[in-house]
Amino acid sequence: MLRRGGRVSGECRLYLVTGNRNKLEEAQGILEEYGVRLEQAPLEGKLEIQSDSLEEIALYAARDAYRRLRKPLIVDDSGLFIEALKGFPGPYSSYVYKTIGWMGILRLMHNVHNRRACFRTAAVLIYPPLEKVFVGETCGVITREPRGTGGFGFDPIFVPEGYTKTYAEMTLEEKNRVSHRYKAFSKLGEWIRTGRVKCPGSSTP
Ligand code: ITT
Repeated sequence: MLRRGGRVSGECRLYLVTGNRNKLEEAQGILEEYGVRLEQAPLEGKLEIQSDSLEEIALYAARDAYRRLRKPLIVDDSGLFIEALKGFPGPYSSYVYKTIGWMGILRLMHNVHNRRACFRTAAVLIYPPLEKVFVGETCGVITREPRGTGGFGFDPIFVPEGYTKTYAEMTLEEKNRVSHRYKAFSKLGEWIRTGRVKCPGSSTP
């Protein structure tokens, strides 16, 4: 189960508080490597404060979820930050996706030359008494047309730097080698692997 060294003492089970099954699947694909098994905790009325900081939004949501669930858990808050739109939709990505979607973003950027954008993830782990935020960022460009059918959200319009495929044209494994979520969750997995939380499955340092 643990492929990067360290002693295994069982499986580390954590809740991922999300209504998004795709996110769960990606996060599970990343954390498998670290001996972590995720369970979805789709808490009704997940708290989403308004803030310019993904870290702050994720931390509030995670603390609120912990108050209700009382089990070790993770909250992932992600967003797409477009340079020419001064970081929009950023922390408002969820609302923007539900309202104008990626089609609306392409329309907003119709005559925009600068296509640079970054996806960011803030993943908060609450494992009392520990609370820890892990961030990941992957930059690239917004396409002029949607491409691909895989993934979710804004995947059809984002090509990461150094690649020609959009996230939606990649397999889950390919996206999980380059994505913002991969960067945040692999740091989280590493933290667990080195035994900084006493989760079964983490190694004894
Ligand atoms: P939960 O809050 O229930 O976890 P969500 O889908 O609302 O699910 P976020 O607030 O983190 O998740 O995401 C904000 C928006 O950004 C949302 O519309 C997602 O579809 C989109 N998004 C997040 N991660 C993405 C990714 O890896 N690729 C494409 N779009 C993504």
